[in-house]
Amino acid sequence: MKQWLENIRKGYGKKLLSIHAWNAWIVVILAISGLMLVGGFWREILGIGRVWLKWLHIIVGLAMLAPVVYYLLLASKHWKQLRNRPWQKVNTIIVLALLVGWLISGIVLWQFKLTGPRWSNAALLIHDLLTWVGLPYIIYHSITRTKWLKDSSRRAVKASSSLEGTSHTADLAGTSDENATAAATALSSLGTERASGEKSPDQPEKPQPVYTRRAFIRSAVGVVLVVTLGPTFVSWVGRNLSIDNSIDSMLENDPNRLNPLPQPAAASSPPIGGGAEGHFRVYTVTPIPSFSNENWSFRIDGLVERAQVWNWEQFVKLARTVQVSDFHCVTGWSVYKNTWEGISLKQLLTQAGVKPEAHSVKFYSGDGVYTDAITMDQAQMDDIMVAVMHDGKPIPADLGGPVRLVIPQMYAYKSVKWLNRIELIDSEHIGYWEERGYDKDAWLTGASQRIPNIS
Ligand code: HEM
Ligand SMILES: Nc1nc2c(c(=O)[nH]1)N[C@H]1C(S)=C(S)[C@@H](COP(=O)(O)O)O[C@H]1N2
Ligand SMILES: [Mo]
Repeated sequence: MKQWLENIRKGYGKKLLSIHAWNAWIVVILAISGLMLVGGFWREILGIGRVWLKWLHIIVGLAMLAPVVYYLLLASKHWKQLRNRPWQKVNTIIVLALLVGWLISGIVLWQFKLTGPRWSNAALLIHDLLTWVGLPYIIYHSITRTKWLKDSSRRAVKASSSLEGTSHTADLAGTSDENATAAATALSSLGTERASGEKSPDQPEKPQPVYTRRAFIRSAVGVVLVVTLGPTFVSWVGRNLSIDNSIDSMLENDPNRLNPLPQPAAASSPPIGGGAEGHFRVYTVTPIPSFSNENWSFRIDGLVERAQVWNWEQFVKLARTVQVSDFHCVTGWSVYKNTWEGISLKQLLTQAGVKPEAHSVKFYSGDGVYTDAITMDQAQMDDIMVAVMHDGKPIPADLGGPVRLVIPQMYAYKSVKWLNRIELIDSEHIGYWEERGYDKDAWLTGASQRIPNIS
């Protein structure tokens, strides 16, 4: 064991630097793929690519375990090297905490089915917080430490010296203890904040203007980061503290024009659930469609005795019920205690008269692209709803209005937005996201009944 550790620690300066480089690339890939995973924008463009991107993110994420563990094996030695550099110690701890935090929350997000929505919610909050705070921190450090900054400042001082510019690489190739120390110095100057005046013993005094220029670039980098990432961060904080009223503002700008507006039942207004807790992320794989009385209709057809088409005026007159339920997305967010008002699916099916050959209920979105399906048996659940209102108000177009499906016991990719057609079919149907790799079994961990998918 001791021998093994010693072997690992041999040539430690060089190893530290290579861990640093590997880890930097891993973080770059994770940051880019992670930021593409948040964006609703990329959902529309990527399609199946989003599922691959998620796998890339998870695999590279898990690979990050290697440099972290490797570093920890070398840490005690590095720590001694940092004896007199408190800021570098602080920086090392911050970066390690970020990496470990991303790893743990990422693994919980990856295993959302095992952990269930409560854990996913917490993990997503942490994962996002680390991203919004940690990423700017890391970007700031890497930009203000890039080689071109160092090289150009060196050039300004000592253009003729050929030795000087290569000192880093030369040191790092060495394996002797002396070289390791030099490498550690180089490493720490790579990864940490350090007064510009402080330098390795082999570097000559630098003239004043160079410092000013470097300080300027650093502040500029800081300002650019604040300006570009600041607004997103602020709105993220706002959402999580629920100090935004985004559904109200969605309704104010709602492109749907459907008259008359549905009138809420007593149980919806005020909502018996007390008002939804949490924040919907607007997900769509198409541009958001909008409807008016002229182009909206709702139909039920296929293997039914009485196929039917409603226009809006007829549809708002159908008897509605009210339910309170939670809404969970596989990417980790939930909205609790939604008071939905709408038409029970079971009721609609009974009215239409299901033919015995019917095997599945297929749902179509008015976006023309998104579909999903459940089996006839699953469709007997009482809480599946063709929803028309949320918390006593019409559903805004962003959230699938005028009419969306709600299947509370399954993950929300089953809850088709802009629902306008229900077809009964004699076989199974693979939905939009299932076709692109999502699990055909969408049951929530805590679902009260888990009626199997295929008979
Ligand atoms: C530099 C480190 C990392 C960064 C910057 C990062 C960033 C992100 C971001 C921005 C998201 C989107 C979250 C959202 O929708 O709000 C995300 C999602 C996710 N990350 Fe990471 N991440 C990192 C490391 C990891 C690691 C180590 C894992 C571990 C396996 C991981 C696993 C996941 C998973 C499973 C998701 C959910 C994907 C989905 O269902 O959409 N991440 N990450
Ligand atoms: N038509 C349509 N319905 C959809 C989706 C979609 O992209 N298009 N996304 C699904 C997914 S993955 C989720 S989590 C929920 C999101 O609902 P929201 O956008 O109202 O928050 O809608 C589901 N229904
Ligand atoms: Mo979702």
